[in-house]
Amino acid sequence: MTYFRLKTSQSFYMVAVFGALIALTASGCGKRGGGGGSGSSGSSGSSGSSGSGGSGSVTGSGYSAVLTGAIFDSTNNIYRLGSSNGCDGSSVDCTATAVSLAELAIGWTPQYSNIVGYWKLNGSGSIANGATISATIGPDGTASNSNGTGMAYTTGKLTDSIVFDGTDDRITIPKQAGNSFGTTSAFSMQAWIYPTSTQKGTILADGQNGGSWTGHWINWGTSWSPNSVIAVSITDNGGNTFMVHSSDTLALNQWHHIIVSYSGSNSPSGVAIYLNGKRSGVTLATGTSSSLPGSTVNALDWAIGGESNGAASQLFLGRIDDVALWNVALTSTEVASFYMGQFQKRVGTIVSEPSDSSNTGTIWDSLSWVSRLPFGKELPDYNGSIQNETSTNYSSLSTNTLMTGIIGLWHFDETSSGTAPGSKDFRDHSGQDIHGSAGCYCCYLRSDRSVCFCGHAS
Ligand SMILES: [Ca+2]
Ligand SMILES: [Ca+2]
Repeated sequence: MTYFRLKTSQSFYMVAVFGALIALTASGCGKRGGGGGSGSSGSSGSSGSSGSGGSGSVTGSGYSAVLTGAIFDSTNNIYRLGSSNGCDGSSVDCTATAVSLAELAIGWTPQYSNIVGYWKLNGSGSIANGATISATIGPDGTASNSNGTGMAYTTGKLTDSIVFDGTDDRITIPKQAGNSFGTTSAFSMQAWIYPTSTQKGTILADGQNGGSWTGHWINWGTSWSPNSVIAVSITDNGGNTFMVHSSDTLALNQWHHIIVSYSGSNSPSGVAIYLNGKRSGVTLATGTSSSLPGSTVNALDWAIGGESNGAASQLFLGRIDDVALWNVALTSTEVASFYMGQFQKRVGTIVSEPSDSSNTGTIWDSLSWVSRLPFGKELPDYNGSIQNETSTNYSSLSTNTLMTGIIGLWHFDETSSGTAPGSKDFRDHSGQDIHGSAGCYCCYLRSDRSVCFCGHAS
């Protein structure tokens, strides 16, 4: 049911032009344009592909585009533009395969030279008490697994990760000059976490010692309201603490990208928590300070998965991967780069571009859906008078002038030639009776009620 429409309005004329572009570009055959008839701004030629998920416009600073057929793929947790398999239903190869995620590397990683610790946590097999956990940057860690069970390398977000049993597993990392921070020291950390329990547990810390506050502590927290948040605390050498936790929560049993950035402002406002590329709101924990009198902290060794010294507590239950520590505060733009560099990608011949639904970071925040007309249906035929669309058909339509000035409307619904009035090939439904004849060398009508052009002149 391809339609081409001519109106005296320049904007609607563009609809017909884009429909023709898509027809000729795709395969020479005019695919159904009902899914993409919108586009009065003429901003995107891709809107001509059909889709079953509706249509809309993406607008933002300096760009706009018309989307059609946006469908949520719950299996892969992505949005697709097009039909359910990510394509427009034409004969192209729609296969898309996952590609490896990117570990941090100098070629693409912002602030790579300011990384003071990077632990990829790659390996295989169980991890014995006292085993070395190799660092790519900074000091190696040492595994603590006194009961000899649980701690092991396993499937990761980036290659392998380490599973922590939440009982006694942690990795301790020596404190050095390069990774020692005071209350006014900027720093940032990254980790992918896969919590399997709401049990409160440390992601990375050089603080907390058997319950006594000290140093820096980044935690998978379930003791606040709401639960299942990321909590960050800094405690000075006088025992004064401020703690913030994210307003956004994280689900169990899936990977989450965490970046915590601290500006060194000696205040909770200097802490930024980014969850899956997006900065979360933060809440100052009840009973903690708004600033710290002391500039130094009684910092302990760093640790992943639990408090760093003393009796093992605040132990993480689940998997942790790709932990990095910077001596600078990462910006939101840099955080977006990390997330975009590491989130799942797919490659292949696809019409639509998949995007990770978890990517709700800054660069996607301006996405919005705007109802445009018409979509998903043929324009109404002349029936003794012009049959305008109304708000019954489209809620955003404020006037009934959609068809005003129409001088031609061809649906190309014919299934054989010579069936239009006057033994013509293509019926004009506008009421103007401008019925058309095939004038090309080999154009023909397809079984899906579209017309195929082979590109030869008649
Ligand atoms: Ca253990
Ligand atoms: Ca890894």
